[in-house]
Amino acid sequence: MKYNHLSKKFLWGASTSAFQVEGAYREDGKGLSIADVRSFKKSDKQLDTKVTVDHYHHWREDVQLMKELGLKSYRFSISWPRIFPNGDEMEPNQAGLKFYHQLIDTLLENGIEPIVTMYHFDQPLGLIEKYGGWISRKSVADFVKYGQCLLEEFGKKVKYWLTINEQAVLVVASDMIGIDLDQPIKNRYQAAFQANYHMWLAQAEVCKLCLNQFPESKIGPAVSYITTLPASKKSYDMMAAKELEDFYSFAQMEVALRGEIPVYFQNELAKLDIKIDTKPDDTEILLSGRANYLGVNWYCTTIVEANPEAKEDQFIFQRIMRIQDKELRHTDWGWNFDPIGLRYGLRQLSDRYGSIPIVITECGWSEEEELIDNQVHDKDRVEYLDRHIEQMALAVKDGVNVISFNPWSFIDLLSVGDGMEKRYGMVYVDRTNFEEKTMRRYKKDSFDFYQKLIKANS
Ligand code: BGP
Repeated sequence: MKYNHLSKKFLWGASTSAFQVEGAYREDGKGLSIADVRSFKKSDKQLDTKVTVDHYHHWREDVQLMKELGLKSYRFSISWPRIFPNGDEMEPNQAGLKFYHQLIDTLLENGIEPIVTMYHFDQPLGLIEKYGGWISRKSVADFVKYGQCLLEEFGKKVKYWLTINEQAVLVVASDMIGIDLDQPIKNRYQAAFQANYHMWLAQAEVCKLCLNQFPESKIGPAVSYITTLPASKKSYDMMAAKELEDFYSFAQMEVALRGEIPVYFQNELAKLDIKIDTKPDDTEILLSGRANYLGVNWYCTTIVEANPEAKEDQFIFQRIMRIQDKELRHTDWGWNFDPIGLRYGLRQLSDRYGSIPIVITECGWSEEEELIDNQVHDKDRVEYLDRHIEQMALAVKDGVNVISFNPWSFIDLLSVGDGMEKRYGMVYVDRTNFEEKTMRRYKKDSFDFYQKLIKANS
């Protein structure tokens, strides 16, 4: 056994999210989400959310494949607008709850631990139309109502909760929360960082609710962690890398785990003259609603250097420049292959947060792929998984408390940026961007690789 130092209870899993796999976008009372609308805008170029890989109708078959793969955990998200179609209803949509009860029960029956994201990029459109979505403080109460509903329904069955997926991405790609990208940067960021602040409050409130009712459960964010390396050993490049990583990734973790907004983060907002509306009790809300574990979405490293033209009073994104490492392999979309970066990143997390349990909630390799003779030989994905799992296991040996690894993705799905052309799955789905084809599922080589690895290590 290669990884015999990992706990026998280590959760070997895989990951997806609702709008990327479910389809059935208006079925059984589901409302529209901002992710739906955003995808419809790109419908002429790529797949949208209407059908995707139709997991909503294929879920039993998909869980059987998970079982065959040997998964110990499955990280997926609940579609917010399936539960509250418009976001502001007082009562949840029973059909939506029923779907997830069935899914969760079936996972548990098959020995698969559900790791459930409450909100993965799909806020109900109704809330955005009603009051601007996360820009408004009203969204906090609507998320808390939704979170409380999920806890009441599923709290006895689900031990691992993720509150918000990749909040930093939502701020930068702010059209994902309904904030128009085509406006002066200051206006856009004023709205996006106010929204970010509300998400922090909402997350804290839900963590508190969860741990009061289910003290044994784990709850925290799924943070986008891009380990950021300096282009040279010069102090200015090292500072540039540190500042970007702190601002983009660590600030999110600091607020979730320590309940405090870092001063460096506030300084950056001041550079854009952003003013955040707060209330006196907010400090206490953040402090009393801290996460007790961390979900980490990790794909690759990035390399930056200081922009020699930039001035200290400019915003962080203007003070750094990204560099492509020519020695590293990249996906066609520029995401590098840097497994040691994962070990390094995990070590940084334990330096900061000690033995906090960490779940790798995403980690994966994308390819344009074709089914030939009912097979997909995804050699690069196999190598990616092999090498990243090796480095993750070394990090555990170093003392980092990683308790679960969930590659992105279990099955081919709608890529946020690139539709169906960019595949991540260990299971191939016979469909393309514009043709539904048979929707049949096929095991790729990575499926066989991961199946053997799980079998040998659990
Ligand atoms: C993360 C998201 C996922 C997923 C992944 C890959 O940011 O949490 O939802 O999509 O990135 O990104 P993309 O689909 O754009 O390739």
